[in-house]
Amino acid sequence: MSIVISGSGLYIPPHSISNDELVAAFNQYVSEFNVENNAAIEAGDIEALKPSSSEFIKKASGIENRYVMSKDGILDTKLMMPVIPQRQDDEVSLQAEMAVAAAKQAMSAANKSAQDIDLIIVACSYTQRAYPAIAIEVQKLLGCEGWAFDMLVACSSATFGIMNASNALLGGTAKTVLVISPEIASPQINYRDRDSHFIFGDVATAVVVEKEETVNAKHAFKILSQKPMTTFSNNIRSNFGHINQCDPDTMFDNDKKFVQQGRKVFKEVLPMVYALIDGELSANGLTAKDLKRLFLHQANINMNTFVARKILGRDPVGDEAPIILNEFANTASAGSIIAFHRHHDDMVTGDKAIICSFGAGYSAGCLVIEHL
Ligand code: CO8
Repeated sequence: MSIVISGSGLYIPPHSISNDELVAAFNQYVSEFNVENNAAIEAGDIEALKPSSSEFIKKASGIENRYVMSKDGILDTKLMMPVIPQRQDDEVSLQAEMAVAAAKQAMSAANKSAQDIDLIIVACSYTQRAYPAIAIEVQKLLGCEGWAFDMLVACSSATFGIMNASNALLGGTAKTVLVISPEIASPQINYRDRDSHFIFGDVATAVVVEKEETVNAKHAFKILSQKPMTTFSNNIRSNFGHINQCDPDTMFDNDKKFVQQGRKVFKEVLPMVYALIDGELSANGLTAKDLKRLFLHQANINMNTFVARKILGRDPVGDEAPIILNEFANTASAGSIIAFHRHHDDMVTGDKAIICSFGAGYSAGCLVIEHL
């Protein structure tokens, strides 16, 4: 039995923030901080904060812009966080709203109605609450039967979610699956941290996964193979969790937000990803020449260029390894799915590609796919 990805959807948040806007707010915060703490800085008790720059951000990461669900608070030096008022329990939650918007597009591309969907997996880096699962709320909003659950594996949530969908189809517990990745990264960013204030954006993606025999979509991609892998690392970490409130002294410390050793991540993740992709190609009797496209995780353009070069043995040309992080920034697990969503319309029968995630955990997931 073959499993296919038969539709995708993309929800783009209502606000965008350019590097220049973000840097202006950060630098204003830096000068306010340095003026306020002038005496302590002069006395050598604390270090003066250094300014950020758009040039650095573009060169070091390739990021030029990001979308967010709430903008003003991020740029307000007294707040430096998105302001997202809590909704009532009988209102649709923010994350479910984003998820439904992406899901409807994916269902439409796959020619599926709510009656066809019998499993919904919300796969992302954070859910906005523990329970009821966001996926079960989405199930109700879409009017689907069957079952639904949330799963979190940071940047590999979407690829691992597709693998879970595939396993459910093969195991007979589902007939058609929605895998949705509503990534609300902005609340987890420390917008006062020069090293990471620019990295993430919000977005939601969705894909429909089903058996080949039920497909009636224009573009459908058979999953030739799927390979997940994880290996523990503290180099990308957030200590945010429900136990935080049990230590009032530390509950709002910076380690509750996204923290990384970017250089180490760069060095350690790249060989892992290359070995994973290379191994998957070999296992399928394929070489890089057989690939029309590399849909890679979108964290850093230099990383993507490095992986693409290593796999292809040359620079990628055209949209062979599409980049979307310039517009979206790092959108955690949604990045490779946005690249797939935006760059598969010209693919035809027999065209092969990989979708590959990598990030916190460490975790990485590689899907080898072929257009039906
Ligand atoms: N402006 C100007 N200069 C800066 C800035 C800034 N904003 N930040 C740092 N610098 C300076 C540094 O001080 C340093 O100066 P010096 O050389 O004098 O010490 C210089 O620039 C170089 O700094 P770095 O070595 O840190 O810069 P890099 O070239 O390494 O670039 C990156 C930093 C872009 C962060 C890069 O290391 C990177 O992208 N690494 C890979 C990271 C990665 O892929 N991480 C994956 C994380 S994503 C993930 O797993 C999802 C997690 C779950 C979702 C979370 C949602 C919130």
